[in-house]
Amino acid sequence: MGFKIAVAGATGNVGREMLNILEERGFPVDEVVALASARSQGTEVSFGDKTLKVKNLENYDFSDTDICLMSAGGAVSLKWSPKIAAQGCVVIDNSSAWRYDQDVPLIVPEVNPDAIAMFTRRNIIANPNCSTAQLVVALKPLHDFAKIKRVVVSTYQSVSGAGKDGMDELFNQTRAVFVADPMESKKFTKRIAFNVIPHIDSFMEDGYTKEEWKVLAETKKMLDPKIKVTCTAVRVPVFIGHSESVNIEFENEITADQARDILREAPGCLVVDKHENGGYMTPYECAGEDATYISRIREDATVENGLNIWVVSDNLRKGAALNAIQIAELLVNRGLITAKKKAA
Ligand code: 11C
Repeated sequence: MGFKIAVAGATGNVGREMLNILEERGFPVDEVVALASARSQGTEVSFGDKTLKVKNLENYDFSDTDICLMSAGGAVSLKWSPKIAAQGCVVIDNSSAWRYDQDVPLIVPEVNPDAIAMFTRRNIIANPNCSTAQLVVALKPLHDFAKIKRVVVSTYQSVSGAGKDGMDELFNQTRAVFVADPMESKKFTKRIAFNVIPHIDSFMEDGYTKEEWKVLAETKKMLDPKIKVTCTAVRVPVFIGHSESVNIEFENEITADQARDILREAPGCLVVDKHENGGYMTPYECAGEDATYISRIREDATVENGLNIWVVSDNLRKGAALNAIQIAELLVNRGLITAKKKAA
């Protein structure tokens, strides 16, 4: 017997990927509904070989829906998630609206699956920011082995993190360079084509951006509040796939060889680390893949127990849609949810 799943924000980058991944992984569904704002009502989206007509989230009755995969942005989630949850439908939310709420578990199944048990407090489960998801998948097994003290992360984030408008802006600006058209920047604060921008999300009082703060707050919530984290988040002209240069300082000794062996065995991780031309992953190659790829594993001789690693993953998949569906699978596999509708 399967579940009734709603995908809210079904016309966006992540919503479409959620529909793909539900199908790809054979999630036990009896029915899938695609939801979005009134503006998108009637739009068609694909689910396997079916076409779904998008319905209006605002007047949808969730009383027979088991799980709502929500990727409709923070403001929509703040308004609608509690109402959906109150109808007995578990919300798995991809925005930052609920991540820092003490009564909402923030989950990466490879990292802190047991924290999911408290979802009943609000019937809402939060999905992390894309740059945090891939980071903690790589850090967790290393932390278990040698206890991480401090992490310095520099991100190289693709434009799909900013949605379809971000992808269109990179495409249009790149074309404008070649055909000598005037260049427009609407989504990003500076030109992104053939450029990099050290600014993602809004600025905070201390000079860091909200994106940088998210990496810190979410890593602490999911992995260990004692770990010190600092981050510089940068937008790069790549369509899909976030990359991260990560410097890690440990309490205990760990060699690059040990780290390589640990990461090879770790859930969700794939090590691609040959010391030769091309013996590492790039975002272009990780698009459409599920793994978090780890390359360039080296000892950092400037501290007592230090490593440098390069972490790459598809931000729309492990960073968003895939992780949300893995959370739904965790609910099902642990028997934490039962289908409301009984099979006929
Ligand atoms: C980006 N990481 O690349 C952002 C997108 O908090 O879920 C995801 C923002 C979030 O722009």
